[in-house]
Amino acid sequence: MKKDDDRDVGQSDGCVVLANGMTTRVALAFAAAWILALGACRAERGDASERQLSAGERFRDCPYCPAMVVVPAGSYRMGSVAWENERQDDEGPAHDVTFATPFALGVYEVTVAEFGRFVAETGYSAASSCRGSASSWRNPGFGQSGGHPVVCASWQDAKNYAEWLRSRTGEAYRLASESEWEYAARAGTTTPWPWGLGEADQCRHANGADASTDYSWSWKAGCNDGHSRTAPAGSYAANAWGLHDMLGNAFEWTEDCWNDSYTGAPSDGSVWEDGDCTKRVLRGGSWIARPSVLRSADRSRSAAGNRNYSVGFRVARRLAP
Ligand SMILES: [Ca+2]
Ligand SMILES: [Ca+2]
Repeated sequence: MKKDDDRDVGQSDGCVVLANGMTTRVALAFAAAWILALGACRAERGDASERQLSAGERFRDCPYCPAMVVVPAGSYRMGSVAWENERQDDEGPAHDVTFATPFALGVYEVTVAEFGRFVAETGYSAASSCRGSASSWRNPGFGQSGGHPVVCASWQDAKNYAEWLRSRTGEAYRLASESEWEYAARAGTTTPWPWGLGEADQCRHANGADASTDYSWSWKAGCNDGHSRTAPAGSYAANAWGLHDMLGNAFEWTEDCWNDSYTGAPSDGSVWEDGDCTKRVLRGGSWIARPSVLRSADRSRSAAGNRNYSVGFRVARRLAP
């Protein structure tokens, strides 16, 4: 683990990676060396250092790993109250969730460059179709640089990326539970939007539909954020816990199965594994979303195999106790 203030991208951290296409004997030799090297890396990083991390501190587990931030232990009220404007029935009943220990969450949505590294190393195919067309994460139908959030990634693509990070670092990368996601998005706020004032302030805090959006619909914020599609990760202000783009830019897959209400939902921050598991929960709205969909409590869902040009993800991981 490296504190994220040494941004030495490109410098090897000694965690070697197996190349594709090598012979079995060579692969086995490399695998043995890799396991030894990984052990050394983990020992060098030292899980003890995780106990010294404070809430809000950033780190990276490897040069090409996403920047992570420590989310504090604590409690919050998940969901929305009955009088919240434009709330949906699936946002209730509001209920308390408690996180006994801190966890880490990606500072940004996973970027095109980060996802591209995974694809290049593994040969993973994530390009069959997006919204039923020939577009893909490489070309979702609008311009994206390496620093933009990857979109056209399915829930399974996101899971496979997290699993690859886990294999490369030995750390417990995964997707966030839905309750972790809302806790981190609210960052201690109880207002409909983390920035409090809603539509009038949206353009400083989140990339949603706004005056720059060239779709003809009328459900836009009145301000102009200059991004009619995705924006490079981190273009908008961070929330109080140092997280960027939780609301807006790309929708984010969470681990949870879909349920139409919170009746029976876990109260300890764990993944809700019951319900309609052919669909997974999406949170945060996107560049195409109207202000009401950018509320902290708003919920969406999609079939786990779907790819859409408004949908990406970020990763979470457990911290050593
Ligand atoms: Ca926008
Ligand atoms: Ca987002």
